[in-house]
Amino acid sequence: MSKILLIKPRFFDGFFHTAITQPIGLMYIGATLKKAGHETKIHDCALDYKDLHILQRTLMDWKPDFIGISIIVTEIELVKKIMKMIRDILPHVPVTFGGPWPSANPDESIKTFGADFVVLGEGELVFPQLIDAINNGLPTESIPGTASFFNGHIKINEGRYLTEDELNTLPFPAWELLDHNLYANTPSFACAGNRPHMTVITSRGCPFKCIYCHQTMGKVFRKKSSQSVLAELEELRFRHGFKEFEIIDDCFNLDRQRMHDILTGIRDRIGDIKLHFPNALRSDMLKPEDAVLFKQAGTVSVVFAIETSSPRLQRMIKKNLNLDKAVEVMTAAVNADIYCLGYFMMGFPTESYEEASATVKFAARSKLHRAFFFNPTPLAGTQLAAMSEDILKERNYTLDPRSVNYFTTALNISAMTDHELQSIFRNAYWRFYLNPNRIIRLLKLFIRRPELFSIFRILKLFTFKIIPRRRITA
Ligand code: B12
Ligand code: SF4
Repeated sequence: MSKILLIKPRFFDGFFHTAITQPIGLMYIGATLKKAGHETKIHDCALDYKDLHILQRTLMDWKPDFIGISIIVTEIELVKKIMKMIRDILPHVPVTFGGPWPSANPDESIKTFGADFVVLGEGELVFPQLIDAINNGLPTESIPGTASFFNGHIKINEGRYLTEDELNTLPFPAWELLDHNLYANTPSFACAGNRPHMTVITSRGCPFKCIYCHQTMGKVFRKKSSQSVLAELEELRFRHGFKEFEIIDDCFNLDRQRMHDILTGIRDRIGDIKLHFPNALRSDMLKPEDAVLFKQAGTVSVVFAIETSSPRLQRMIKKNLNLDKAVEVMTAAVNADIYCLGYFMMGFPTESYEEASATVKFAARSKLHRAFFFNPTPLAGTQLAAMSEDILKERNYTLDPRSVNYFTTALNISAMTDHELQSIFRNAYWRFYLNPNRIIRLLKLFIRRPELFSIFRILKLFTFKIIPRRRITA
């Protein structure tokens, strides 16, 4: 048996921060490590990112035999600090990087950041296998889904994705490895809701090909059966007392029959729970009548990712959303009394001011309660990055991971001038919220369902969105 410390290296600087969700990936890995007989701890740096004192104590007192770090692009700066601390305190403990960023950048993880191993893609089965091999002195360089330094170069073995059978037979996430009360005070992914809540993922992979997306879970959609999802929700509801859930699948509604079975199962077998879908439902694959079933299953809020109202850009970004259907479904969801947020993106390569304005107009005219407008970021490894290469060079842009967040317009890769791009973002929220129909609807909703409007969310909207905090960096 080994002692394994799993680290989530993110920062949290108060209520105005973006969401802090429970690290469900690490809870899944914790479960398979536990099943393999290891003792595991999860440390979420959101709790002590300023001086990492809790992490430092854990490293010194608990002395793990292995360390795993889960990383997305914005977290990489903090990883440097964490790696220094680990190497100072436990210089010989093998450190494995996993998650979207290392999966897309295995070379850099090892060369620049000093990881001993990288696990590419899903880690539930690979990480225990890697630890087993190290503990037994077996070769590690050919384990599928890993990268490591071998014979003077970095050897990268293809990511290893779980089959649907494997997904269905995974143990439930090791919920007990986190103190969920701590997440009661952090902003959540969903745009509404009460705490404490639990994050749930019911499928992996997404078959769509949006050019700005990091498809770390692969292109093959794999789903947990409706029975398995319902069993997990029952366990969380009746054994652990959770009543509120954020379902973070990339495309929960890809399989309509399964979606229907899960929602009716919740309605008939579990009842009395609240659901949020903050990571977007594919709106043109829903039917207006589905809204009622979502509502009956306890759905409080949903996100619809529309991105752009331009059919030309829909094709270019390979989202290919049927906008008429999307409008129909969003309207039905609002009419079913579900709190609806829309995601929009403006500033794609070749996008004109007129096209971006049309997207703002589309959002403002919709029945959505809320909207977020984002500027696309050409993250390494995406098709968008390849497409923007020339513009990035020409404009001498370098992507600072710290500038990649929801609230800044860090780069301009569009056909708009910087001034046009900034002004379109500055005006988008005013145009959206100063629509008299929306104001009246939101006021009525506020009186009827005040629980949807957290004071922090309203303050956040004003500080970050209505009063824009935008910059173009070159
Ligand atoms: C929840 C979520 C968030 C949350 C929480 C983010 C956080 N800091 O933890 C919020 C809403 C805040 C968020 C924000 C952003 N996000 Co986000 N988000 C997600 C989402 C929807 C789910 C993540 C998740 O829990 N997945 C489920 C679990 C099971 O998967 P997992 O965590 O990846 O873990 C598995 C593997 O990666 C691997 N693994 C992971 N860690 C480790 C560690 C070890 C040691 C091992 C062995 C294996 C391993 O094994 C796990 C089990 O299979 C993903 C999309 C997705 N489908 O994953 C995007 C995603 C992670 N987000 C992404 C991005 C770009 C962002 C933003 C930068 C967007 C923006 N422009 O603002 C911001 C950053 C904000 C910030 N300040 O950090 C990208 C990351 C790309 C990259 N290269 O890093 C993703 C992949 C979306 C995408 N498809 O492009 N996000
Ligand atoms: S639908 Fe979402 S997860 Fe799928 S490719 Fe597009 S952005 Fe990525």
